[in-house]
Amino acid sequence: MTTPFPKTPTFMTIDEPFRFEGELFDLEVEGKVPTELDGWFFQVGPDPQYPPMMGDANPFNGDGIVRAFRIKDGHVDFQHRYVRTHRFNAERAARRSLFGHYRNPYTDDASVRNVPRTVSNTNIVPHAGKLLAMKEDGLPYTMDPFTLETEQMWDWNGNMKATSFTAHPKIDPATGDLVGYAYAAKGDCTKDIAYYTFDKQGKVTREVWFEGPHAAMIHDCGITEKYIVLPIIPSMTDLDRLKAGGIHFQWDASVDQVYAVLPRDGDAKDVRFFRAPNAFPGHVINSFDVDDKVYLDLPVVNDNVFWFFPDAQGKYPPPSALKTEIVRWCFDMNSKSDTPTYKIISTLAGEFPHIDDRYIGRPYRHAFLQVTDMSQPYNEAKAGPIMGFFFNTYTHMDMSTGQTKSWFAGDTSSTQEPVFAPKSPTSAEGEGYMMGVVNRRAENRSDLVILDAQRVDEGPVAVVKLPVRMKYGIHGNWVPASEFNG
Ligand code: V55
Ligand code: FE
Repeated sequence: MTTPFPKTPTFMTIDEPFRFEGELFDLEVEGKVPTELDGWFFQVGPDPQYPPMMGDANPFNGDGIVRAFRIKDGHVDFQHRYVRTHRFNAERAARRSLFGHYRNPYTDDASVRNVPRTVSNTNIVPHAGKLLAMKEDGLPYTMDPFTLETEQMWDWNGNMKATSFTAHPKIDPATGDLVGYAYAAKGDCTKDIAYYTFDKQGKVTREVWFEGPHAAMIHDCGITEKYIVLPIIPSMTDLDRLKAGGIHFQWDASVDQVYAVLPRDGDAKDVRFFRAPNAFPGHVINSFDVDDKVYLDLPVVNDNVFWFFPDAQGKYPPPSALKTEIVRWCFDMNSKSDTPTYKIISTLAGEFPHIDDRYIGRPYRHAFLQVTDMSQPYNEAKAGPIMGFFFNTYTHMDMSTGQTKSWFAGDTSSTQEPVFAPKSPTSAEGEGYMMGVVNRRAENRSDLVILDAQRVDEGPVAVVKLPVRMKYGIHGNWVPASEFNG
């Protein structure tokens, strides 16, 4: 590499590019890794291979790199590998970056005009015997769960007609079906949405196309036994702006939150759009239906969370102006009104939720989040300045009462998305472990921290030590060994 990375916030502190691939066999453990745990904790996040062609980039533009923690018999083995996307391979061959701004193909080098430009950096999900590395601007790539070798761009054997697919599909625990959607499904900035269901062998079993109210980001979804819910974020897209070299998403404070609700066995004519005042609907905690009422739980922030996708004036709120409510929306499918009712479950600044995956789409009680607790100390002198996403606490939330138990990671640490692993396939909901990667910012390295999910306030049962720093990852999942017969 003949040019250095820029010294801008996207490339600084814990997010300095790491770019290292490899493995660490049998990580050092403090405490005891529960022997009931047998599976993988997979995560993916951005780690740009080359300095950005445009001089700077937002944190979502980096090449996807996957981490695998294989946990078995109280031991943890670790692997770290890039997703070999078409883009990664093209840039490696050229020894420089060839793709321009985030989701703006009009800023790319002419040599890659027909090369898929997704970086597969957002989520990693088991499906049809493979791992899918996913980003919502393109199709997934399949990876071998044992070696993390990238296999191919995945279009479900030629059956995926949309130009992209969400990074947040949901797996129905009763059937193993993978349920999801594409937005901008006919290409950048289109209003088209395609809802898909695939069975656990990867066969398309449902495909429904419809138009959204406007062209905007749809980042996550909720499923229930009978419905799928798509929160449409007021981060708008516009093809003319892209052609002029502008940003992909622009916050619009005059636009409502819109929730599209569609029966999973329905058609385009059955889609209902519910509206709520302008705000930022975040990641879905869970969703379920009771009679004809569809409930959706998620954090809703009062203003634009993405400072790198500002409004038309280039403005975005400072972190101190952002207020979170963990909301339970109720969409009454029998009501003629397009206004949902709601209940506020909590006002903690929690995000990156996970639940006991065996309860996806069903009434449930236990949620696991990371929280930004600004009442806790932060030792900037030792840990460095906070840039980008910042969380410092792991929290178990009882969704029936809003009561929480929390563990603060310390004044020189920050947390990454936690996941939940059940103790056994038959244990009660929420009985198991919460785990996540914690950055030890003063030591420039990270730990995998494992907590008893019902007693997170008692602190870790195991701290699995990494001698290296993990960049801020995006999403991941706990995958029981049985998923891949491993
Ligand atoms: C998100 C993340 C992305 C992206 C679009 O968290 C939305 C939301 C990591 O990439 O491209
Ligand atoms: Fe996400």
